[in-house]
Amino acid sequence: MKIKKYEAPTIEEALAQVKADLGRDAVILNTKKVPPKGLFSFFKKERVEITAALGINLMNHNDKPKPISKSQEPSSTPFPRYEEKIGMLKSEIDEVKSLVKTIAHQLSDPLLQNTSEGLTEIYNHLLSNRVDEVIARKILLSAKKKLNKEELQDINKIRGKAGEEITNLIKTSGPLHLPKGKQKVVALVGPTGGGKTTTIAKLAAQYSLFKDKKVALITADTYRIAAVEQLKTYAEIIDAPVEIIFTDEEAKEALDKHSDKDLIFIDTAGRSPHNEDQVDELAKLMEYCSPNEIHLVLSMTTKFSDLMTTIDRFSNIPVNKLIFTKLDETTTPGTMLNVLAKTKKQLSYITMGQNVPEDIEVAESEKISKMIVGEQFEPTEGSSEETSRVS
Ligand SMILES: Nc1nc2c(ncn2[C@@H]2O[C@H](COP(=O)(O)OP(=O)(O)O)[C@@H](O)[C@H]2O)c(=O)[nH]1
Ligand SMILES: [Mg+2]
Repeated sequence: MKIKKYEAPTIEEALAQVKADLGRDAVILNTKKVPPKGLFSFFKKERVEITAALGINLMNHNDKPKPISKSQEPSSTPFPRYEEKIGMLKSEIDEVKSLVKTIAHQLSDPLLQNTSEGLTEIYNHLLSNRVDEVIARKILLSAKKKLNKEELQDINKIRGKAGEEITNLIKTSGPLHLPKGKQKVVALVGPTGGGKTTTIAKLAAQYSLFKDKKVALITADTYRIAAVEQLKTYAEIIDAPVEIIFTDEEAKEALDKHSDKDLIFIDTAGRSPHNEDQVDELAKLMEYCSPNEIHLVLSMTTKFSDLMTTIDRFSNIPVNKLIFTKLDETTTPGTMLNVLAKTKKQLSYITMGQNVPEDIEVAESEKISKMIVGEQFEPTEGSSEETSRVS
């Protein structure tokens, strides 16, 4: 029996040595990597050591260790540990490859280059509030450009600057403008349950009770008895007339009847954005009444993708402004920014509860920005903290 060790830079070379020395009947007892030794070992490569034997039967059963044969070289049964190691090495290489890819991507990404922890934190905060990734990057890249190195280490400075960027992206229209002696007809459209009727009740109450305007209500939502009753109840409280209309002609008549009013609100039936006929019918009614303003009412509890479908479906109605409702119930305020950025429409009002008439405010960019960027946002330049209720 002969046992010997063979060392070489690669397993193939070590095996070649075994074969040359012990022949094809040699049995591999062990293979291992040998770390470089001696001076300058840091620069040397690992070597492979094979321990091989000739004339040995290690098994106590019938399975004799198989001699080295051509078909088994270098990776079949006598070398299971070698195969295993190769597999491990392969997956390690794959990991390193993907790491290198990520690092390369980060190095070429202007947002992440020399980035500060604060910048990353605000970025993640925006994403968790469902701000669209592209919009979030745009905001932070712009904020980054305007901050110096020192400021980039201060999370509040970053938050403040990002808040300003968001404020600039949010376009608002201010409240309903009622020029003296001129009537204004305002229609609210949108999907069912979005808050149209409640919002009309809030606005009608605010304008009639606190701004002393003569208000009338028209409802085209005759599909549900409850909807008519709902508006009638609100109208009784503020002592405003309600007209229920079934046809486009009746709408015209109702408008004529109340030509003496300062403000007329048209409440419409909740249209399913998935039903094109319903939306077309609504478009016809709007054309017929030609209101001065059409506000699309969108609940902020709705997913962004569903809101975009709605906006798309309502695109043949000449919507001037948006109203966002149910801000009290949303956990994703970033949706507001996404919708405004995509539609490029102005936001008129926001509502934040079911109470009539108080849970409504004229939309303010800064306030919405603050909801999106986080509580501690303190704008750096001339801004007011005042909330502007409708009254
Ligand atoms: N939490 C919350 N609920 C609201 C808000 N606005 C409306 N709602 C509720 O949403 C539901 C549907 O409102 P409604 O005005 O009937 O919607 P419409 O079908 O669009 O006319 C009602 O229960 C309202 O009380 C809001 O700002 N916050
Ligand atoms: Mg309604």
